[in-house]
Amino acid sequence: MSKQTYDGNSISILEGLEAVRKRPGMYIGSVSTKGLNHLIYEIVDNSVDEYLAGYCNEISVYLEPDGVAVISDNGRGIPVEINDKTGLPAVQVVFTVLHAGGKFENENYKISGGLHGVGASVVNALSVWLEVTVKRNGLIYEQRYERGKVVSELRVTGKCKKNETGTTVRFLPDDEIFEKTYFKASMIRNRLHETAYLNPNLTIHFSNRRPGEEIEITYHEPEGICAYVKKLNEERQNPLHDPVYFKRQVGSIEVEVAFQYTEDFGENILGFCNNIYTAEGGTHLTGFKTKFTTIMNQYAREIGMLKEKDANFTGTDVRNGMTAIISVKHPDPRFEGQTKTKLDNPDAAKAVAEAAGEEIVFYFDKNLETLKKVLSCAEKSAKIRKAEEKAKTNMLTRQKLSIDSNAKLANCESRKPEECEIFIVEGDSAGGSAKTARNRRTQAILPIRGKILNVEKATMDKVLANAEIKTMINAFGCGFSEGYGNDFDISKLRYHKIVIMTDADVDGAHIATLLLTFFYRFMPELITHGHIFIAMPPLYKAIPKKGKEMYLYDDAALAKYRKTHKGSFTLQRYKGLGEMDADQLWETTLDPETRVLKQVEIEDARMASSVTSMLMGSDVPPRRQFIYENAAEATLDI
Ligand code: 0RA
Repeated sequence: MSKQTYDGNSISILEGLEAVRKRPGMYIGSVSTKGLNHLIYEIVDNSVDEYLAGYCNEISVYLEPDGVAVISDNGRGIPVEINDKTGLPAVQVVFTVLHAGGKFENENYKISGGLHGVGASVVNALSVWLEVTVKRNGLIYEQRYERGKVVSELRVTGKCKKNETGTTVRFLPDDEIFEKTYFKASMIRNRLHETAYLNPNLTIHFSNRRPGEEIEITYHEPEGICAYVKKLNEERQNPLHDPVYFKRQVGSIEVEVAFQYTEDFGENILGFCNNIYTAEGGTHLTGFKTKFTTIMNQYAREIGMLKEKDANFTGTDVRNGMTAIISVKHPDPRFEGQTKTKLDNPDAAKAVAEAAGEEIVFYFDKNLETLKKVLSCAEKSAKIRKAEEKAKTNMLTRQKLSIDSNAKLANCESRKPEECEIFIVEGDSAGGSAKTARNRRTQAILPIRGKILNVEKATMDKVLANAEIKTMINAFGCGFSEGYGNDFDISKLRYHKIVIMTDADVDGAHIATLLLTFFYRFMPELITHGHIFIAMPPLYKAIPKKGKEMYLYDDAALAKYRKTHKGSFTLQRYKGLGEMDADQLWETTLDPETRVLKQVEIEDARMASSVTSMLMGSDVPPRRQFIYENAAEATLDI
């Protein structure tokens, strides 16, 4: 054992990492697959910092067959020299001392840490073992830790060329901490690709070496966020111009923006701070939007599109058709909001507004054709808006009249939103059984027929005219947010659980997706505040000769049952919700004691847009696969 263990410093070090093991959720968000993947992002982010400092251009991430993750870079190598304060090699400090908020070394403007930028020591604390290899000074150094504790002093294990430098971290996540220790490759790949878009001179190699999943892939996006915008627009109709791009330093804040209009209706604007996707937006986006609205209205008047008597275009008008990435680098980011993904620094709004104000004018003054195309998108939006403002007033009065005479909704008795649940059920027959089976006091049933409108493609008037959508807006009670009026008010939500209940087949998958798209586009807070769930009815029921009957929710559960259950049993297969009688429906999908619900969560922009784009196409994967790809971890909702 190392002699440092006995001094006061080391004792507090151990206590620090113990705290991480006791309450891992505090440091990495959760112990689900999302938290597990986060371990990799933490280590990758350190390497990206080395890239941002100008010393690294390649990062590799490997998933090994034995569950180990390997992350290596060609940076300067984490310093191995003795750190004055602790008397320990700096690399050991990096892996064994908990750095508050990950702001270690802030003095030399280290851009690090966003949502959980907690650093390498947290990864170390949550691993069965971790090994770090540093190439530096022509030597190869190695150290190993187990569950955060030093098991061998840092030692030189070999030689390398003087100019060969870098850091490699290998670790095995701890199955005592995580629910599952199987990294989710698709999520990691999305994140790495996004990192490549945001860091154009960086090359990221990914290699999945796990049996059955083998793949090697390199992410390198020299066109950066311009390429990202183009990629996002591949799913949209006809881009109207080449992306507009600028990058500018304003004080200590770097602002980088790319946008491109298409003929599609609506907007898609993604914000990032220090490479972290800000799902809830924030000051960088408001700074951009405010400035952009002002500029475009000035132009519209200059070219005579808006006359003196005309009202200004709204922000929504001028962003109609826009796909944009707003990326800022901030030395001291603050995040707020439900999921701590909303940038809160007022100076970010100022910096983006200042940069956008000058750069956008500079661009449009020289590109009048593009300016005109963009303004005609605004004009189109304004026209529809005016027509729809009328239609909406009419609709809302009609809806107010029909609110209680809506035959399809079987409402619950309680008026306490915290305990109320609404089940959106595919098909009248399942809807009928659900109405019989439910707990009438707290559970409302809304049967929907066929497919609701594809809101991604439809215009607002069609969306609002759709019967199922009207009924939902009505039932939830909190309005809707995109487009005209920003009426959404989550405090008025009547049901704190909104449960999508569709069949486990292709049609069911499609309907679930359309519903999610609708929520994502028009009521995104329902998702970010955790109100949307997907019911997971079982696929099978095993009825053994002796012992208890058991519902099995997927084929993996069936395989496990076959392995562990001794003796014969009959297997009942459920095809659809409509085939279950009321009792079965209660037991399997409605009863809070026994049902399985998945909470829907928008992992990041890519996930969200793949929910909508992948499933909108003709190639609709089975619902279960979709749920596993896009919903959060399964939670027994008890
Ligand atoms: C601080 C100083 C120096 C390198 C690093 C940090 C560093 C950290 C990580 C984490 C992953 N990969 C990394 N690569 C480098 C270098 C100081 C010097 O050489 O003078």
